[in-house]
Amino acid sequence: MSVLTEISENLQKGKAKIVKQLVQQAIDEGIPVKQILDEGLLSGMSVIGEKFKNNEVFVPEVLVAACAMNMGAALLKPLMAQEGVEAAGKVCIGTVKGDLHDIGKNLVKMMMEGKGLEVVDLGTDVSPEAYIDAAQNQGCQVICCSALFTTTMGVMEEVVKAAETAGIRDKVKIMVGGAPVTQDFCEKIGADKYTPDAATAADAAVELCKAI
Ligand code: B1M
Repeated sequence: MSVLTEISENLQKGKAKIVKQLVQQAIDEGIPVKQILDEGLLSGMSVIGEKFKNNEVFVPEVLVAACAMNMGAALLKPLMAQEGVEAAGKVCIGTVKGDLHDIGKNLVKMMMEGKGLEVVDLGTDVSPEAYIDAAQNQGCQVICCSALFTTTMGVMEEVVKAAETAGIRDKVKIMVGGAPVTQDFCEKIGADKYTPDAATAADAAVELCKAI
């Protein structure tokens, strides 16, 4: 079995220490960073993402796999700049104002990082102004809003309006998600993309970054 396949398989099992050792081994063998990332770490994370989407694995498995991915990716990060591996794009993510639920938001963030995106995590209880500030001052191409309350979903519409008021609506895409959010709601408030889960959110964010 190649070291890259071993990285992918151990990541899926959440074996963080082994993944770290294998990534170091791959670096020492002279395998290009992009190949280690794509065919080792991201390949494993994609399998987990698909399984999560199909209810074959659940939140704990995703969290341990993400932890393994982060440990492996930490070794690659300094080498990426040297080898000129570009991030797939830059996004910001947060749970909207009035809402402190962050488990789903964190999963979405991890999946997005797993796809090679640079993610600015704004945390929870995020005001519309804070999302706009991240887009304007940190160069985020996509604003990602998560909400778990039927009562806080409305803040997403305020984010869309704040982007219009700031004059950046044509320069930034707005993604929405979270248990009570629907496609109809997304269209009603004029956001760009709704996705039901973390894996599809990551795929959609990569596509939106390419498009903008
Ligand atoms: Co709260 N809570 N909670 N809670 N909580 C809910 C949401 C609730 C539905 C429970 C219930 O009553 N049945 C209810 C909301 C009712 C409503 O609005 N209709 C509720 C309530 C009422 C409350 C409190 C008010 C309770 C109280 O204090 N009286 C309080 C409020 C706190 C606040 O925010 N101000 C509260 C507190 C808490 C805890 C702190 C105990 C804890 C949160 C811990 C944390 O997040 N750090 C908690 C939890 C855990 C839940 C439930 C049980 C689970 C939520 C969760 O993490 N799910 C929840 C009931 C339920 O949903 N069954 C409930 C797992 C997570 C992976 O799913 O976040 O949906 P989810 O994310 C998914 C997708 O939605 C999607 O991807 C994720 C993975 O696939 N997704 C996106 C999420 N964001 C996305 C963004 C995208 C795309 C996809 O693009 C940008």
